[in-house]
Amino acid sequence: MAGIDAKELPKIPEEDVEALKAAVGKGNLPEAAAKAKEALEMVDKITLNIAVTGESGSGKSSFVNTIRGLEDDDEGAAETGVNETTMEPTAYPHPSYPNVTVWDLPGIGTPTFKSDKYLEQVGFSRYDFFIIISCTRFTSHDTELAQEIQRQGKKFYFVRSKVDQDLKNEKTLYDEKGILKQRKAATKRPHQYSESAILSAIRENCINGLKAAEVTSPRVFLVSRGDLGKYDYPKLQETLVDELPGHKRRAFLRSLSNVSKETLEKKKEQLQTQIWLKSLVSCGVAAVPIPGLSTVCDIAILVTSLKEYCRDFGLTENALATLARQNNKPIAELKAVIKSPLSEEITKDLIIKLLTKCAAGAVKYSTYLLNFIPVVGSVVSAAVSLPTTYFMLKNFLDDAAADAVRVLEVVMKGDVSN
Ligand SMILES: Nc1nc2c(ncn2[C@@H]2O[C@H](COP(=O)(O)OP(=O)(O)O)[C@@H](O)[C@H]2O)c(=O)[nH]1
Ligand SMILES: [Mg+2]
Repeated sequence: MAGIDAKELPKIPEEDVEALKAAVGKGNLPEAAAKAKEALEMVDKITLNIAVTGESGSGKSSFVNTIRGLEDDDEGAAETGVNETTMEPTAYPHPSYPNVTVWDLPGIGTPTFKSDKYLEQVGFSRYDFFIIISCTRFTSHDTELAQEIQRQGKKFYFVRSKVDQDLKNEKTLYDEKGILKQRKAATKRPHQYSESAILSAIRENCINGLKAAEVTSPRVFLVSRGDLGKYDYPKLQETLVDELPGHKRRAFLRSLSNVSKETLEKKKEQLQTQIWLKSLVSCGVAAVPIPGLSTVCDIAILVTSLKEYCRDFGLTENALATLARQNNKPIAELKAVIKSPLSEEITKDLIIKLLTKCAAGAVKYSTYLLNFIPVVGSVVSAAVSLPTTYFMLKNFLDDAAADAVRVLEVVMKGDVSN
């Protein structure tokens, strides 16, 4: 690293170096690029199957749509508010990430229901984890099922749905100033209306019920179908991501709705770890010289990569239109805070422009790169092309993530109840 000014150059994170070295191995550049391509494609092949279960009417189908980022009346959404009559689970692949499938399970709690039989009937082995939903206290059906899932060695999470309704109901007991109307109810309720106190009471109530049914260390997440950025939905997303094994985590993380800054940050971190691999692929077999630059790379791959970043961060015309509609805002208000190009604006010409901006810095970087990945030197052009594409991808990813945070801020600001 001698002669390199550390201030000018971002350090390559340790795990990226490892990933890059592993991809390169002792092979030559085309081989290394092929390996990197394989490693990246692995992520798309990983499947994740999420089971959503609970009693009939608890909000299962609505929650299935939630995870898939759909409104109930969108095309392909699970039908809600209908009575379930079959014992057949229904598969709903995520519309943008079809390797993630959410399964709408039949309602538990029918007279013939037996938790062990139920799991067998719905194909227990298929699922990575279970979401057990209830819109009231969890019943013995829910807890028996949880215990059976635990016995069979899988994870489950309790979701308490429709908390918006609870809050609304409680509110009727208070006057416009938020003061409790009836003294009679005062024993259990605070004098002053408090959303957080109501939510805590619901959570505590659920947890105590589960403990009484001998569920060990139960966790309950409060959600409302219409307010994913609020209550415990962001925390649920985080928990699920954290508790999945590494390769599944990657697949799941990409599919998450962008409802919190934490989720956005995690997505960004995750995507960052793949930038070196992507750069390597772009410098591989299909690389061609870019006129006017010393860069030799596969522009089509870069177009795809940037479009993927946009998709992951909701920076497409479609995603923004949906978000605007859901939040009752003009789309222009969301677009006003976006500084980088949307998916639809990503063309080969744009990539060349972006590469040109990164080329000067990258030349300095090539010496450093050659020190630890000598194989890159086997194709002289790659020593410059690799860092050029790396910086281009990295800058774009950083900008897209920052845009997504700003869009989220606009959406959250508009929610007066926040
Ligand atoms: N207010 C409110 N209603 C909900 C929520 N989740 C579901 N519902 C409604 O509850 C009813 C039953 O939901 P559904 O998803 O069909 O339940 P399932 O029978 O368990 O699949 C439907 O009318 C939903 O619109 C929520 O978070 N808040
Ligand atoms: Mg249903």
